[in-house]
Amino acid sequence: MSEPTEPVATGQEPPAGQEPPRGRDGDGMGGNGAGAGETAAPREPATAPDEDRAGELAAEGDSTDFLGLSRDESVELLRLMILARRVEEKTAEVYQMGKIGGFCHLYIGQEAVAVGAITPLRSDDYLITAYREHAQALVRGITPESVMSELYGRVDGCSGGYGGSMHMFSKELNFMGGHGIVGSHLPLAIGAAYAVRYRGGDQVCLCFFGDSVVNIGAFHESMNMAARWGLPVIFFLENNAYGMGTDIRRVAAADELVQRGKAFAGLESVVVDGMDVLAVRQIMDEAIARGRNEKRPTFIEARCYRYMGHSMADPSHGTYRTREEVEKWRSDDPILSYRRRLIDAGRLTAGEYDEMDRTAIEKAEGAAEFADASPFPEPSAVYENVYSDEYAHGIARRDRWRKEFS
Ligand SMILES: Cc1ncc(C[n+]2csc(CCOP(=O)(O)OP(=O)(O)O)c2C)c(N)n1
Ligand SMILES: [Mg+2]
Repeated sequence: MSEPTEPVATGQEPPAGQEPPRGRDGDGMGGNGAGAGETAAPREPATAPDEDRAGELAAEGDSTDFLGLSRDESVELLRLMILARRVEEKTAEVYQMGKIGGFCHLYIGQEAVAVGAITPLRSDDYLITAYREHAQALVRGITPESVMSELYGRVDGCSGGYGGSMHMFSKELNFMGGHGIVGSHLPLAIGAAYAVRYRGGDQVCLCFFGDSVVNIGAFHESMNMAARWGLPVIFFLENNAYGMGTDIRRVAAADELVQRGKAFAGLESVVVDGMDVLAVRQIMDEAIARGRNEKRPTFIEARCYRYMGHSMADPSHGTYRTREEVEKWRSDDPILSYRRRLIDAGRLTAGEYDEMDRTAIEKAEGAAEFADASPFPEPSAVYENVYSDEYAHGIARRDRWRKEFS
């Protein structure tokens, strides 16, 4: 196999010939026909997914020289994207076999964002994210076995099986988690960045979130505080144009989401093509330098696309977005376009790519086997990690209740 295969189907394809529903006002926006956006015709913002912006944005940045990366470093970006893709394809497969419980949101299509944004971080920098975070966990260095075990709810998972798909953590890697409540983790990112400043450090905190967050109060409060206090935080908006089945254009009173950041003095606000791993990396290099050296925050809007539905329960198209729209973005697959670029530059051969892909598939298979063999936590583990084992000032723990149930 020379190219990534289509992700496995969710089995929820729309009936042949079914037209996607339109908003009641006939705006042709591809929304889900629900909510307040129906009364007024939403303006047509520049973030429309059906516009061919990806090419324009790529042309703006000059990342053709591979940003000074060595051959191996530039190939490593591709390896990580392929690993994330293959692990998630395996995830979809085992989910349908009933191996994984609960919600499961795949990242397929957005790999250039995680890889471009996380790889330039230092190991002592902080990373915090929303719930679509399997790829972020892998790129940060959590092993496929640990990610998959967490998905399976097993003891070898990075969160000990407590968290599942949406709540992956690694204290050792300063990976401050997977958060399920939309917008809830932005104030936590501010806390981490404030702690850096308070202690006189030079780390940055990278905070990923989706487009739904731009209408949440904590988004504005966090941006205001970061700009006013000069905190080394990077607000990284992954604008995949939809929050569940809601087209962002139906709900955001903004022509471009990046404008939200421009309202705050001191917050550098920029747009990047989220399908181009080098463009993302370049803009991150600048944001990291701004945070480390100048203690200034950055707001990045990356325009990207998820190829799968919102979660495993949602079809990729046919309800709130069309097959044509998905196909159009698929033709700009971040893995295939970067592969082409490396080959054209003489940095990679087709054979090396195939080998890398085979290895990623094997790792994904091996991770699923590992997770299947890992034990479930003991039932009594439900009482662990509820309260701290150590209280300050020698205060004794009142844990009689816990012993009774252990
Ligand atoms: C405060 C809150 N409201 C509603 C939800 C339900 N919900 C789960 S995911 C989601 C959409 C999030 O979309 P976006 O931020 O664009 O991220 P994406 O799924 O596109 O990665 C919503 C509304 C929630 N988790 N939290
Ligand atoms: Mg979204």
